[in-house]
Amino acid sequence: MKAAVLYEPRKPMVIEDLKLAPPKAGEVRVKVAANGACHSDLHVMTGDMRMPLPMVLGHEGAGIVAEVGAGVASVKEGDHVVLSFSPVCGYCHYCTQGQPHLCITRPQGLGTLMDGTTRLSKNGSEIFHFCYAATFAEEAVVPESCAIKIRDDVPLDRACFVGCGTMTGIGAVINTAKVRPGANVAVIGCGGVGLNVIQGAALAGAHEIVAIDLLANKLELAKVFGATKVVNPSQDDAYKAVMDLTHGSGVDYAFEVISSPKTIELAFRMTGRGGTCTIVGVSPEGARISFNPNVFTLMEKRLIGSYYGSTRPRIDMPLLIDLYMDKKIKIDELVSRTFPLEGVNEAYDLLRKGETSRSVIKFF
Ligand code: COD
Ligand code: ZN
Ligand code: ZN
Repeated sequence: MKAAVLYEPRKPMVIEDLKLAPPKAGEVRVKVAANGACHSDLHVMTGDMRMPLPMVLGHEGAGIVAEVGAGVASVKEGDHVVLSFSPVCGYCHYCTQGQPHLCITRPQGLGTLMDGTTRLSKNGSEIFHFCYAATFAEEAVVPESCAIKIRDDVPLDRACFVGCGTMTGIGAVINTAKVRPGANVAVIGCGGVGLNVIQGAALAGAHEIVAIDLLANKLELAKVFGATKVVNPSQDDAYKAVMDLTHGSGVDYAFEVISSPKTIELAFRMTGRGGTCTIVGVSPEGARISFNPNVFTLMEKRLIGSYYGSTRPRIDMPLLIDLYMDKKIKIDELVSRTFPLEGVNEAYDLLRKGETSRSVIKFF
């Protein structure tokens, strides 16, 4: 089958034929229909996020089940699925207490499936899977818990975003930070994930939603997703803008959706007393942030992180699909361009230049 393989950071992915071994027990083979081009893959391409190579990237996929391994009970051939990139065991401490996104039973090594091996190879040499998904490929073998059955009337080139950007963004607001109606919110970084934080805040009934980004095109889109005010820090002081809007209080909830210590510190600074600052981005290795610890005590500010929108995949993903089908959340507006697999490098060039929010790589 055809796949895009990353052999070296800062080099284009190579489109070539790979062998995909059949699913083992507890695994599912999926014909990939579509795939979003998320920034996290770009972190691997640039070398900011270190992964074993060669690797097939892609972690924002949707498709149709083609084959199931022994013991698979939750999906069958022909089912439409969104691919979660975070396997869930169902019995560890975290799964049991309702936090399956923190499941502890994943293998220590990166780039394999649950048993520590890969199903992808070329001429007998193993190729690694990104995030249990590796969906820049015509087919993917994934753990059963990553194949989330969805209704079959939703277009798969829209459903794929629920596998990452839509879930990560809306989930950070609703599941992790639990934004309350009437709250004031600031969102730093209005890319594919940040726009979903913005629409999550609108969905939660936030009052002011301040969108902060360096690019005018992203800020325009931020308004479409529900921002009530936009600030470009290359023109205006974002901290001052937020303080003015909130009469000097700061926001109740701030979200950092870029992945840099500087913007994390800015987000925390604009969070008001008793407010919550949520980090969504994963910063490069070695990054450090620095705060005066007394603001935690004297101002009761909170600093928390959100991984994958604290998703409970089998509950949240079909729900987000229903909300999209009911026109209560936006996905179409996220998609700037559609490419075949051969266009995957161009899709990332455009993301790197800030020209797109999301491109979709569409197989069928
Ligand atoms: N100030 C304001 N805006 C900025 C700045 C800055 N200093 N620097 C960049 N931006 C803006 C860009 O203009 C762009 O609009 C936006 O930030 C980033 O958007 P995208 O579309 O490039 O990135 P996303 O939204 O796809 O991804 C953002 C993440 C934070 C999710 C990503 O970078 C990340 O950290 N991923 C790992 C975390 C994770 O949970 N991964 C799981 C799968 S996503
Ligand atoms: Zn992603
Ligand atoms: Zn678990």
